Amino acid sequence: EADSLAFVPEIKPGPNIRRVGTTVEDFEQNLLSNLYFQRGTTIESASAGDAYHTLAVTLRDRLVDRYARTVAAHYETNPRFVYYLSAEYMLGRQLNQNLLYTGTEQWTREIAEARGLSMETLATLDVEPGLGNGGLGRLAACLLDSMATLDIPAVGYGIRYDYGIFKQTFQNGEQVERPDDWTFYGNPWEFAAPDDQHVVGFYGKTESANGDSMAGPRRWIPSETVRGEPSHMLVPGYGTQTVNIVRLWRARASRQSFDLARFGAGQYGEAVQHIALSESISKVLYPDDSTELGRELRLKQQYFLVSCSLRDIIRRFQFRNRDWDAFPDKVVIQLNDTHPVLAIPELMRLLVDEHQVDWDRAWSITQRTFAYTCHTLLPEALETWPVALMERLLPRHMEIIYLINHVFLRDLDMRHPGDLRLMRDLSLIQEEPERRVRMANLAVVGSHAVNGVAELHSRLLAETTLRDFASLWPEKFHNVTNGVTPRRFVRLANPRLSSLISAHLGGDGWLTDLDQLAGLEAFADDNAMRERWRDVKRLNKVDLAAYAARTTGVVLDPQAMCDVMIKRFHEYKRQLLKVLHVVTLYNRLRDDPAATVVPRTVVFAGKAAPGYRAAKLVMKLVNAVADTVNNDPRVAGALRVVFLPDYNVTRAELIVPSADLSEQISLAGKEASGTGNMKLALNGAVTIGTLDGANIEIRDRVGADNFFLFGYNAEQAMSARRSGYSARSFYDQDPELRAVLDAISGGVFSSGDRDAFASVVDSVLGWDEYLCLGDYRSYVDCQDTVERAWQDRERWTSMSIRNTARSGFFSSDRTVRDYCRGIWNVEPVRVPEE
Ligand code: Z57
Repeated sequence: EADSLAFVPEIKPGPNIRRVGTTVEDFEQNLLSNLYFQRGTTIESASAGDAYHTLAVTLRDRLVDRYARTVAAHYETNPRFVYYLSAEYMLGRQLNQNLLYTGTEQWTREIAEARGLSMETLATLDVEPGLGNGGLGRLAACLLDSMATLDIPAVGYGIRYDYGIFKQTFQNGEQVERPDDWTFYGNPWEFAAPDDQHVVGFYGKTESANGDSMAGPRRWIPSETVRGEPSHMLVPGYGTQTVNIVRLWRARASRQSFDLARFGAGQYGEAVQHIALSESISKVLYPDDSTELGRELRLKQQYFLVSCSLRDIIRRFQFRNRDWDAFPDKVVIQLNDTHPVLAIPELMRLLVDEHQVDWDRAWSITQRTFAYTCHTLLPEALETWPVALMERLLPRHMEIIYLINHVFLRDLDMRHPGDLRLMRDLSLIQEEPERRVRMANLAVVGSHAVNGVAELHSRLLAETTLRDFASLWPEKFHNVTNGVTPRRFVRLANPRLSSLISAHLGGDGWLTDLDQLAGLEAFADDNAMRERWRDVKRLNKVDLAAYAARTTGVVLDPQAMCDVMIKRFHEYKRQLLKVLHVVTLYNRLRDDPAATVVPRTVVFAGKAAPGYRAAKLVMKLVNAVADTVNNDPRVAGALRVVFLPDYNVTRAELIVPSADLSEQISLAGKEASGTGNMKLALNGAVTIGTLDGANIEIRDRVGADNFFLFGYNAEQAMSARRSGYSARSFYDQDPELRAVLDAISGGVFSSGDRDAFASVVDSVLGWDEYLCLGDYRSYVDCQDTVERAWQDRERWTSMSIRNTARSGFFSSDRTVRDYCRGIWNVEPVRVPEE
């Protein structure tokens, strides 16, 4: 089978780049023409769906114009490109973003409303591609946005899953997962390129191509192949002409896979089973965040992504360059966690076996090309794959990994003769209890740069998880603190706040230079500003309340403090600690309904991995507590709890702008960075949090007076666990805590059923890895401080304004600049307007 049709998608500079019009009349003409010729219908008979689709392709046309000029500029400059490899992208809805980025929002509103179509209707027809689980996937999307905005030549590579992250509903308070068929009605934003496929091999055997050396070249004869079919979505920059792309691969069966004979014999299932098997590779996103399942199909997904992407990168390189030694000058590949780390042995294989580059030269090229971002410290998130599986699925890669390891350990032995402990710990192969390939070790050895995602995380990586590597190669280790795009998470999510900010800063320059938010500082104690700031929050809360009433039936009070905990459900994030606090408040109100308390709405949102029993039981407890609290007249008006289902980017854009209090309460040392914490602070929520991840940097910037700190720090947490942490003693010594746990285990939230949540209570009373009870008193006392602060309305508003004013650092533009300077060494390429 031909490798590909050798179709070259690059657009060369020339007179044939079309220009889109610049007036509202041009725009309306484009819409009408697309409605007719693309959608095949007329204005008289168009449905809302027709209107949506037509608008989408018309905006896409405008971006194509910029994209063509971007490609032409890149072609002429031949710059170093960033290739971002990620198994996940959480792009969020595209329509509103592309309206903003093309400056057509107002025109569209006028044209649509003149025909009786609201922008809200159009927005709800836009489907969010949920091709990720949480922080890691959303970070990838924020970095793409910022790279385009900063004119960095970049391509994101990923997998076009047929089914994204599952849709979450609740039945009897329990999470129910439904498939996310996100392209059911088509996806107007993408360009498919079925004539530009790559063939990917699996299994089979290797043989010598020239002598017997494993250092190659050798031949890999796969026994199974699938095709990778690309499609891409445009990634426009804000306030610039640059449009980059994210290229997603979809698995397709080879052409001959349909068994016509079997079909003829009436064996319909058997007739298509080969197609189904091949195409299962990109069928569904694995819904696990920060835990590893180790399924064979997952490894196939990873290799599929890597193989297709590297072929593409090499072809793009060869389009303008010849000499392999120049490869690292034109290509930097950023590995988003260990998921795409097979790219390291794959590049070695391509160079050595297919392009006749000798081993040492290939290794130098490879190391200079790759950089690796680690997103965790949790041991259960560090990927390892059984050697036996690797040998079966990717026999040539396994040989290459052995050889990389051999050379690495030989050099290590020269630097540290006889240090067997060091060899054992740093080896790419773990020996006990079964032989496995350590993907993080492979990533560190094969890259020129390794980074953590917040100061604390990078320090702990170098002191604990990757300690020996950090002593070996201190210059490889970097920190790049995460960030979020202010375009999506302030401007699009919170238009009211954005207008207020622009009015006070004299324009919207802050959107691409977020440090300008510091200019709000001057208004932090200004009464008129505080009044308007509160108005914005209140109106945002009215919107949220309307949504909550419509979707859950729970009625929220927009005057109440909006206390939000929105993130994946995971034990280390400690949603359970938040529940303990809610039950504490509930008990206090029940004991004394006249107690003066601050009215609060507690908003939870987030998904749990379908197989994660402990996290799912906490979810059920949240729903049970919400049910009990919301139906108890004694606490009405003081406490409301709502669990908004199906948390995703769209939901985040709804919840974040209404938050007053941001819950960032992971056990210190467990959350690598967090990025929701940044979105919330930028939108004027005040954080209650531990000294974990980027919380520390948020507190350093917004100031200790504008941040509610509690709990163990990372060192204390580690030593508490070492020196025999006793959850029991907290239970025995704290009557309020005892009452909370007794209420939960006594069936207060389960109609008297004492078994329903027994295992939750047992888990915190036993050897609790996440020290929930150890942090309980400190947390609850801190929440009391929060309530006192809330009662001084003016002071609270000043704190809120200062959180926004001092969070400019957390723009992903700054993150991308840090990568550019510290790791990528890339320069922007400006795309001319004409
Ligand atoms: C994921 O979303 C993150 C880490 C992982 O190892 C995996 Br797998 C998925 C998250 C971290 O938990 C967050 O703390 C961090 O902010 C985010 O990645 C982006 O770096």
